[in-house]
Amino acid sequence: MSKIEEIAAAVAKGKAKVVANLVTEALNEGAAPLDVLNQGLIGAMDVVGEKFKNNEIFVPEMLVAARAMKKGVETLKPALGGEGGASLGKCVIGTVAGDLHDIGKNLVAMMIESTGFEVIDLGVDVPKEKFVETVKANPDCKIVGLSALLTTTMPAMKEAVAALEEAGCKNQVKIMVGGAPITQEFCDEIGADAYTADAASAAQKAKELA
Ligand code: B1M
Repeated sequence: MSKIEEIAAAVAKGKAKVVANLVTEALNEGAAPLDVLNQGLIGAMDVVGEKFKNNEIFVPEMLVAARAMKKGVETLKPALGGEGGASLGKCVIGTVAGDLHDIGKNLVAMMIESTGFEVIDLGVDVPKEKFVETVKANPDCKIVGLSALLTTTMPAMKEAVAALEEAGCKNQVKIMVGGAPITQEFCDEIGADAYTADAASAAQKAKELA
């Protein structure tokens, strides 16, 4: 088993400390940080999701896997690096109302931050009013990022975009959307400015839009 496969297996089993050690070892052995992220950490969560769908594991197992994944990302973060400097303006990001998934959103926030934005992370289950209020309180905010992982919270994403539009924020910011059930078609339908499928392309797109 390769080191990256070992990382994926440890995440799936929820072994946070082991994951942190394996990530450090993989980096020391010269593994590319993005391979560790995509094949090791994110790949494991796909396996976990599939097992959950097939009733092979349940919410508690998903939770421990999520914690292990977070530990891995924490360890990997310095290696992912970036330009830093926070000179591109602010980006407000959050997971929409009713949705508690934050691993993908955190990755997107981390990559956008490393591109040179100051990120205001509103967390999970964020009401649409909070996005509007935060944009208004931050005139140098250029990007709003909305994440949703559940098909049942896609309407909340639509409502957040509508609220930002109604409040006149769309003159100030570009709205980016993403998350497993989100598509370019849905992005167009709800009037958001950009859809991206993963954290790296979200960071790239944010830079283009700012
Ligand atoms: Co949940 N869950 N979950 N879960 N969970 C999914 C999403 C699910 C697909 C599992 C499955 O059935 N196969 C399913 C949704 C089905 C659906 O809606 N179609 C599901 C379900 C049903 C549920 C509950 C309802 C289960 C229950 O209670 N019965 C419940 C809902 C709770 C709620 O939110 N109200 C629930 C709970 C949980 C946990 C709390 C246990 C845990 C989350 C812990 C946490 O986030 N802190 C959890 C987990 C871990 C998952 C899976 C296994 C993994 C999600 C993840 O972190 N993936 C997931 C299955 C799966 O995704 N394969 C599943 C890794 C992460 C890096 O990917 O978040 O997709 P992702 O982010 C990617 C891209 O999507 C993109 O970039 C990221 C990095 O490349 N991206 C953006 C994300 N946001 C973006 C924003 C952008 C741009 C790109 O621009 C702004």
